[in-house]
Amino acid sequence: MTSRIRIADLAALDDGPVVVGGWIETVRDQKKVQFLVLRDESGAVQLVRPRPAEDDAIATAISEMSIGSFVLVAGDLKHDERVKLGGIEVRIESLDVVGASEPELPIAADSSVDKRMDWRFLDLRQPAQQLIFRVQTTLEHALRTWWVEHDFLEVHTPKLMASPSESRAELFQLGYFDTVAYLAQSPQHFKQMAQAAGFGGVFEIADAFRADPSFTARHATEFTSVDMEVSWIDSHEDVMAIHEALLVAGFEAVKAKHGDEIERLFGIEMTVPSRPFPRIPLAEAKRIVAERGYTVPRADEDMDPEGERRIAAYVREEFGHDFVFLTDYATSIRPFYHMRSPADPALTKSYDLIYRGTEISTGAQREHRVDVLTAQAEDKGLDPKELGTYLDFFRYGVPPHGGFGMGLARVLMLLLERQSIRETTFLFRGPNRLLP
Ligand code: AMO
Repeated sequence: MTSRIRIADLAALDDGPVVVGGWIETVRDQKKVQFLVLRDESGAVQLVRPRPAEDDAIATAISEMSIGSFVLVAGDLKHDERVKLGGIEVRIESLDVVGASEPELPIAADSSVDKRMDWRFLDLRQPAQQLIFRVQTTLEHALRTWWVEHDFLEVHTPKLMASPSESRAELFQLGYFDTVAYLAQSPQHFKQMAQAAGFGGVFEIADAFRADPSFTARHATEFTSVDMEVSWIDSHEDVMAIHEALLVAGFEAVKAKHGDEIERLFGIEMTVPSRPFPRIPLAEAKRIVAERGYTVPRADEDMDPEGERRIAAYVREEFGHDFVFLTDYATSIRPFYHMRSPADPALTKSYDLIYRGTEISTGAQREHRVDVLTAQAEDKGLDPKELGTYLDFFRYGVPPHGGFGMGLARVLMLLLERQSIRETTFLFRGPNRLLP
């Protein structure tokens, strides 16, 4: 392993010899002195070298240096408060161009999102872009820690399936030897199977696939789904209680570790939501937005995006909260596997979680009684045979259970106030994007 000091660690060192490595961000090739800005994953530092009377190999290398090149530099660290960039600089003794860049970088600060996506690895060199993935790492780690501490098991479910995992809509089909396979739209079947296996609580953070042709800021054809399923619940209320506890744990960890950087790079003062999150039955939410002048287009359907924004604005005004659980969705707009309310079978024991006006999650108590489940599937026009082995999971005993699925990139987009999940996905996949 090359021994180099991370740039962020330089400030704490005394003046003296150091080795630093990273990519060149700027070059100021002056007559008397040559300056470079070197950046690594932790920060940036100025490199400086007085120009000799006649250009030597180092002076020539700096003059010919293309922006973006990765270099390794041995030099002398000097603390000097006149240096704008952090009050330190490294005086170059030797310089090794270990990975030269082509002369012109294909993107600049003002490039379109699409162009930036074409050159995602260069786009990701920006500190703000890297911060998104530091936040993601911390958030996932905090969620996993919560689950592990509460005795949940991590599962890795197959993404190749013989039958659709959510519905026939938005389904990718591929050739699979002499038959066809489908890409998992969600780990729904298998996280429920884990309940029949007696696992208790399970979680998975993995890819899900949807052949969704939309070009919105919140849809991808492949996305990371944060999923959980747990046994012995009494209702979807128990799932919501876990969901909000998890998010609070995740946000606390992100704020503690990255709050200052988020403020510096995105100008956002991060807040941790208070518990419990507000809960509003869907029908009432529709009434509230209607009273405030917006009628959700199809009365018998889900909230549309504008309705979600309006109810979020109401919740912000009334409760000062960024999150709201919309509950008790109509049976007609929910999948067959959602448990129906014993008091009113036209309603399900389910919810959507809205964060800053956008849906980030769906959760529910599931129907675990196989006869009821089969009838509900038929009621939705599904042929039970199409469900593969799914119904078998419920034939040999299964406890009451429920869970949720949550889009990771949507949470990050809303938390960090980014325009699109394209920015909060390492490599976005959409209807017209399969590269890089
Ligand atoms: P649902 O289909 O609502 O529920 O998906 C759950 C969450 O996944 C995210 N999501 C998406 N993100 C980006 N691009 C997409 N095309 C996309 N589709 C969905 C959203 C959404 O809220 N099995 C159920 C969950 C459950 O009940 O446990 C399900 O998949 O953030």
